Amino acid sequence: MELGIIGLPTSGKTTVFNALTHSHRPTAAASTGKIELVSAVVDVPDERVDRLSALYSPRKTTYAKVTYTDIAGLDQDLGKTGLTGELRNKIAPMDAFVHVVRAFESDHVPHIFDSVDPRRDLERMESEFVLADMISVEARLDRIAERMQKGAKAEERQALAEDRELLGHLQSALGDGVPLRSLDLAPDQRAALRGYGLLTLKPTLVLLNCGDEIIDTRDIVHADHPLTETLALQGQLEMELSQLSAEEAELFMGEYGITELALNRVIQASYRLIGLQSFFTVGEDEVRAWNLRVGGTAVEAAGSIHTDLARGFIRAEVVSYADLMAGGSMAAARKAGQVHLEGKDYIVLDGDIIHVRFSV
Ligand SMILES: Nc1nc2c(ncn2[C@@H]2O[C@H](COP(=O)(O)OP(=O)(O)OP(=O)(O)O)[C@@H](O)[C@H]2O)c(=O)[nH]1
Ligand SMILES: [Mg+2]
Repeated sequence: MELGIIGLPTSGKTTVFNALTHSHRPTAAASTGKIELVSAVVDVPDERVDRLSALYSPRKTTYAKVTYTDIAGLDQDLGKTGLTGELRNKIAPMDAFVHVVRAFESDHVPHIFDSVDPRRDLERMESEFVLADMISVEARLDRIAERMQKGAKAEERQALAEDRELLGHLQSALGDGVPLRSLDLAPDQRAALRGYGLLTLKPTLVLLNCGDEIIDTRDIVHADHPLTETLALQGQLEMELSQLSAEEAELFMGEYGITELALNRVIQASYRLIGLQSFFTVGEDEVRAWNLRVGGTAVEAAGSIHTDLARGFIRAEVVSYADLMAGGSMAAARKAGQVHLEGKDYIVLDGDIIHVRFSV
């Protein structure tokens, strides 16, 4: 699962990337303008994993993971032709975006529009993506018209006509400047659109990169909908803290009265936004969190552990995290009848602890 970090030049994308991934990429007061994508994998912080690990003292503890990609050079051709083909193709496969918007003042860092105005910047970048999607949708509609003219067979015509209707609906929304993720689309419509790599359809976490003071996100983003979330953080500060040792960071935070970093919330929010939840496997060898889409089944969960487990799936033993912790041990949960045997189609819930019985 991959989240692309987007935003205008010098909004603080690399600063945020460094903070999230404990990286040391150079940041600069002026953009090079070059297209460049750099990725890093991050553990999703989860207290439940910490507690399970304390309970089992396993040899290894593994957190769920997400990948962040710092995307530089998005400003190329800003407002001219939409995103260039090369860049669009690179970002189209991302699962979601983290959109960094500058809200910090700094005399050292010039703004491309000469003033700090988060709402303007947010809309500017968004309209760039709306334009890119408009171009994709129109190209697709042209191809459909061409196929129809060339005399597609009845069955194909039916499918093409359905596509055309859906795309027409998207086209008019885009024409009104509406990002596609805020439309009410049915699951099968979303599935039909999956291959098109439409940018404004992707879940987006808007991150206001604040200076000395955290600003109220509600002043900037009004229309919150399920696939858009907004958080504020002090990017520079979080980056500097992420580069200290845990003890040093704690000391520093105490000194400045910082009680909680935004980083963990940012990672957790982006994880949720992609539609992911975690299930766990436990034992003396390893306590581990795994990604699973919300609504995923027991056999899908088995498959994310190993294809053999899905192929030879017999049953899954399932206990919720809350029940396990309440009883204090697997034996206690078993005794209390809280460990269920479930079949392939069981819908896994966030926090389920799963043991797959299988034979191959
Ligand atoms: N004062 C202040 N400066 C910041 C903050 N975040 C980033 N900066 C500075 O802003 C400049 C740009 O930051 P980057 O993280 O390089 O921005 P970017 O979005 O990656 O820029 P490009 O990759 O060039 O598009 C750097 O000089 C940072 O030190 C912040 O929260 N406060
Ligand atoms: Mg950068």
